[in-house]
Amino acid sequence: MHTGTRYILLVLGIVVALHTLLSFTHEEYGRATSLGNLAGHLPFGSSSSPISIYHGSEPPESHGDIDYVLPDTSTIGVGGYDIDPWQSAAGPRANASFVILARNSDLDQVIRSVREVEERFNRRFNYPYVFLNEVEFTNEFKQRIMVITGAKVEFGLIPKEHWFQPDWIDEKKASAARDKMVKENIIYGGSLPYRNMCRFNSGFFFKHPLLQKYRYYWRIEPDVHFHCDLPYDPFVYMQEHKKRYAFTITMYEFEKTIPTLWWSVQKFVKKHPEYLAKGNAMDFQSEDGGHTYNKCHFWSNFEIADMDFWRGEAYQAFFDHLENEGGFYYERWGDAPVHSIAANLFLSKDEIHFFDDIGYEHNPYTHCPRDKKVWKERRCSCNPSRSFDYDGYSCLRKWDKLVGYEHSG
Ligand SMILES: Nc1nc2c(ncn2[C@@H]2O[C@H](COP(=O)(O)OP(=O)(O)OP(=O)(O)O)[C@@H](O)[C@H]2O)c(=O)[nH]1
Ligand SMILES: *[C@@H]1O[C@H](CO)[C@@H](O)[C@H](O)[C@H]1NC(C)=O
Ligand SMILES: [Mg+2]
Repeated sequence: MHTGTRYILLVLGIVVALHTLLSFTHEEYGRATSLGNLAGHLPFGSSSSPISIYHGSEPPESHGDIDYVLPDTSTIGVGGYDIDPWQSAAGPRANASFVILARNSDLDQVIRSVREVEERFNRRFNYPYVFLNEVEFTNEFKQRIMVITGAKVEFGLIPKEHWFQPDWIDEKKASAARDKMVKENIIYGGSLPYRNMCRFNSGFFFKHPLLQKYRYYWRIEPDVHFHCDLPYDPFVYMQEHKKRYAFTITMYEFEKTIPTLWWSVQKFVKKHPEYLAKGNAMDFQSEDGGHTYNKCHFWSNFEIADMDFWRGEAYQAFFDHLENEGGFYYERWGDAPVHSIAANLFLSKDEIHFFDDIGYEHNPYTHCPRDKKVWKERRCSCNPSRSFDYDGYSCLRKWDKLVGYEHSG
């Protein structure tokens, strides 16, 4: 006999024996599981059963005062998730991908982020993912990512010259700067890999061969949260509304990581005034027309943007200029202020979008949609009263002022 069949017969035998034994020794058990009652548990089964159970579209019989609330059959859950009440995402598609830079050791946290992206958005839209790393991803990493999404996934190795500190950087000067920042307790102040990461995100990710075929990207980090359903396609939104950079959280940068950044920016703008966009967002980042930097920037761990902007002439010249200044290593320039300053100078403010309806969290800050109706309809899991939007450290008020949004309360 086949081992599988033998096993099934054995299990069946044990079940029958146990049932017989229990029917004899426990009267209650015998009554509840008699054949007639079992039939009552089957769909369309006998309704004479003393145990009533709700099977289908017919409401259960009224039992005196008890007011039965019928489940809405369009949203009965499977495995904790709603059966999709929306139509399938059959509209126009954008030329877009998710981009995730990660270490092999980030795997568990990356999985948590991707699960939420899938649950809230991508299980319907099926946009591809590109994972990037300066070392090869392990087979475990690849397998465990591919098992949690049905979308196309690609894993890329970052070219050395896009990642490591260039030879012309004066390492003595750079290490002295790192030591000084450690003494000053600046977060990641002593870290060289962190600097490589910031420089890569500023000037190189969009040059990776795997990303050449895409225009828009959505950046995802390990261990972030997406708090609301996203029933429409944000890439198509960007395209149709001519948006090129989008954010959810904005805040002040830590001065000590960028002491000479603004000075470098000013030098560039003087040399290349032709790159300044009409109707730009300079007033969001400067209170005095560009004389000083107020340190407001978009938090780049969330970004939906147009890589052709980074690939374009203005940003390329800007990045080359900053690279030559050496501040990615002699200071600790972040990709967030670098991207933000460029967007605010070389784009018109209408090309920058605040995705108020995307509930997003990267420790320790959360953006929760301002509109209670959106919060409810999109089943947001964030606490609106803990949204970072109007925290003292947030720059959203300045953004509101720039675009003429009236915030109530
Ligand atoms: N491959 C690779 N990815 C890195 C490295 N350092 C950081 N990253 C990735 O770069 C992104 C930003 O790094 P984080 O450590 O999240 O930096 P952060 O968001 O400023 O700070 P926290 O999230 O608060 O730690 C994440 O996607 C990381 O996985 C690295 O050395 N190698
Ligand atoms: C997608 O965008 C990239 C970058 O702009 C471009 O090179 C590529 O041809 C585009 N693909 C399609 C199908 O439009
Ligand atoms: Mg992070």
